Amino acid sequence: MSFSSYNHQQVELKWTQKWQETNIYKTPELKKGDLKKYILETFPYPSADGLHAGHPVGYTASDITARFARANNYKVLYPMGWDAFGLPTENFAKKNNRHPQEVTSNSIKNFTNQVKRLGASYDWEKEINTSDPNYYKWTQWLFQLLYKRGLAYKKKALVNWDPVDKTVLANEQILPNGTAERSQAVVEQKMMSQWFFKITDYAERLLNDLDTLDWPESTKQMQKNWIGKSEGAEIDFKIEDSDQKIRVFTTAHDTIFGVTFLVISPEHAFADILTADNNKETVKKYIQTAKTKSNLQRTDLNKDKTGVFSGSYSINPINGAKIPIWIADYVLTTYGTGAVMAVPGEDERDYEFANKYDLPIIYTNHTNQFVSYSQEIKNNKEKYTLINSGEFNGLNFKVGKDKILQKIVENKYGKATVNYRLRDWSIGRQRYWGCPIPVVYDKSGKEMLIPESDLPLILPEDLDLSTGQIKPLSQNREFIDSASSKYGQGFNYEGDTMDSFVCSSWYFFRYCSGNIDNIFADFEGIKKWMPVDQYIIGAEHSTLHLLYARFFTKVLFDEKLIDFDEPFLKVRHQGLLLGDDNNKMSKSKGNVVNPDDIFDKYGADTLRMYLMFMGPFNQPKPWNTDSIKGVRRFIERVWNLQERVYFGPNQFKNFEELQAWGYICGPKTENIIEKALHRLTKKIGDDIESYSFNTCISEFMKFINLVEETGAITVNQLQNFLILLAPFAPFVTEEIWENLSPKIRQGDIELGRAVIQIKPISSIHVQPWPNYSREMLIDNEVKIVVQINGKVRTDFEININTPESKVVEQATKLTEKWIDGKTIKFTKYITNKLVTIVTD
Ligand code: ANZ
Repeated sequence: MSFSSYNHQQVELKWTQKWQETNIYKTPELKKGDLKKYILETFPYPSADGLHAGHPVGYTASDITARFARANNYKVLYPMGWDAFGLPTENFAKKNNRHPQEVTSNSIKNFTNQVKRLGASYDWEKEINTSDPNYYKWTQWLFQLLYKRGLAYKKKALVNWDPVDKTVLANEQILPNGTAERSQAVVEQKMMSQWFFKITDYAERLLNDLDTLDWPESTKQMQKNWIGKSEGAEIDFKIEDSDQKIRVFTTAHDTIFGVTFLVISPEHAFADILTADNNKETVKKYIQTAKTKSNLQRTDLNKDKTGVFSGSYSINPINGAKIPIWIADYVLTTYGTGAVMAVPGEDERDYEFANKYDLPIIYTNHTNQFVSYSQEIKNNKEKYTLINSGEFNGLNFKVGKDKILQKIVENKYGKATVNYRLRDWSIGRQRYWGCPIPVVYDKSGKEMLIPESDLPLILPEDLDLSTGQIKPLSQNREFIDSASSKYGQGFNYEGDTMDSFVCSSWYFFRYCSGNIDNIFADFEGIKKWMPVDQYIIGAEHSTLHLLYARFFTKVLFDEKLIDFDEPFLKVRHQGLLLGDDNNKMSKSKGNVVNPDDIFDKYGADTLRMYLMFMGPFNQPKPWNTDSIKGVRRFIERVWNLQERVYFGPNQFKNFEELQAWGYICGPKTENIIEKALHRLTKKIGDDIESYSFNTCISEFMKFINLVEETGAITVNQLQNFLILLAPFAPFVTEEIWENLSPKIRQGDIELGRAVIQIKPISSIHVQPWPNYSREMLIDNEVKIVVQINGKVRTDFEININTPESKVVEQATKLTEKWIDGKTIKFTKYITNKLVTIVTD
């Protein structure tokens, strides 16, 4: 039989079908005392473009760890599903005059085929789809749970409005230049009545519990920044000639003597009241323009600050100084109190502003010039001394900060406070393709939850596609008004759908219970399988998705439905897959690799091994077609190992036949391979656990080189090697495994010294991980260097801990020509290293 041409297409098709038929990846029953692993990866958004070569990077890694865990006696839950609601599909459907439902189900079909070709060991019985009523019924149930706990509410709020997609956007869907990531439209601020989840109630817990998690530090840091805890003070500044006060939030109350003006945001409730009559037009215009800018444009990006003087003044409570009140858009409504005490002597933004509008500057630090508080003083408070600060002059900022706060509190000017950057989560979307919000309004407009027994509130399927429009749900009068037939005259349904982040931030619970439809999730199942032991997810999801998922978990914990309050114990990120031009893969750059092409041409095993071989798992890596060919050759060499299998003496009729076979497989050869295999077993296990997949592959390659050099491998060794390789290349290993089995059965497998352990004939993917022996890891041979009269002459290898007399004897023999008949005065031996010979 010639093995040179490995037919991956036939083999991969055959095993994809067989594994499905035999259901070998079915999630096992979990019993008390069982070792378990819940291995999760981000479930994909099934876009019409199909799978991207980047997807399989994380999937392959997860699959390797799932297979490795099974082989090591863990019961594994490893599911797959679809994050199927969302705007991109709706837009695509609109553009192509198709129904989003139809687009979604086609995309899912396509994705499923592609994912199956990759050979990942999912339990397909656990498959979920967030746009399936059977799933979103429970998204609605979760919404209602939050509502009942006071964590879901509706309020008028300024939102980021995309005028092209006609929807509200989350901050992270806006590019740094203030345009929408998807539509490229300039994002506006719009006042709208919106549904929110009160995630801010959980800010402190979401922050503190990060310390307990095995997540990349950078990810934890991003979450911390997103939550953005600031400790400071709220201080009331009286408005001159009025009883009203403006409350500011500051983290630098130690600079209060340096306040030379107040700034309120254009949306601040006082903006209008404070404005002098002759100034009303200018201010109105200014406020109008501010509305068209996103928060990002107003703060980080905006180097040229703008503002208008209101015409009113305020009094600094600490020293009675009269200061002007300005309106400027670098102060945001959504943070703190929407008003700041401006300290141009120590705050960059205020410094720029004061310079531009010629406002006074008072330095309160001893250098008597500008020093940035946030960059410098904050971190070196003891280095700076207060000046221009009345009774506090001469104190350093550390002591001064406490004393000034004490005075503020004692005199009731204000209070210590903690602020979070985290905002409540705006979850309403003015679109069609999403989960309906399970709320009705009565005649008077009063909101109420629809009864749980009426869930799911079904998204109506009928759409008029002929217009090239997909109307938002709120404009589907038939749907909205249908509430009246159910709940009474004048009732109508909520018309917003939920942000698809809501659907995708609890899916890992649903996997634990499959698709049972009478409960949110099987909480007993959840208690058994969760928390998730490993979550591989793109770094782009570091903030929101992970934060939302943690929030939901804490709510369910507080509701006493589960007994843990963090969903993901371990998170790892796969590095981005770049195109061959080192750019992010994108259609417009023409550098996208379609996995189907790779499956066809090189096979799934090759793609999997290549993706793992490219470089460290968490680093970005560019695609390289030459390297993938190299990996394909490796797969062929694995295949060809079958030609080198030594089944024992009875494989050959006589010694001549064995010799004719082309190599010697004596005890020495066997021992070299055996040792290498033990080392490989340890290394692969260690490296899988540390996500060092690329080094695994180079170890496999080294091993094959060794077998090719040495000539042969015993059937037992090959089997163990295949088990190690199976998580990486599930197809070729399964095929060879099957090829070997009948031969082992029929052959007389007595090897002289030992009887080969026959592995069961069942699939390679249910075999236990091989053991390695510690003794075999030790290198038995040491290199001894020989010196004669201080000069190194030669070296040789000998078994470790050989007695000194033998080592010296060997050394003397090998150096006869240098000793040259002279008398040896003495010899010295440094164990396992060096023999020194001194002659006359
Ligand atoms: C006076 C001051 C002096 C400030 C100084 C800083 C340095 P973090 O630390 O990020 O929480 N601030 C407060 N509310 C604001 C808003 N709505 N829009 C823009 N800026 C706002 O930032 C807190 C600081 O940001 C506060 O402390 C306030 O300026 C400003 F040398 O007060 B500070």
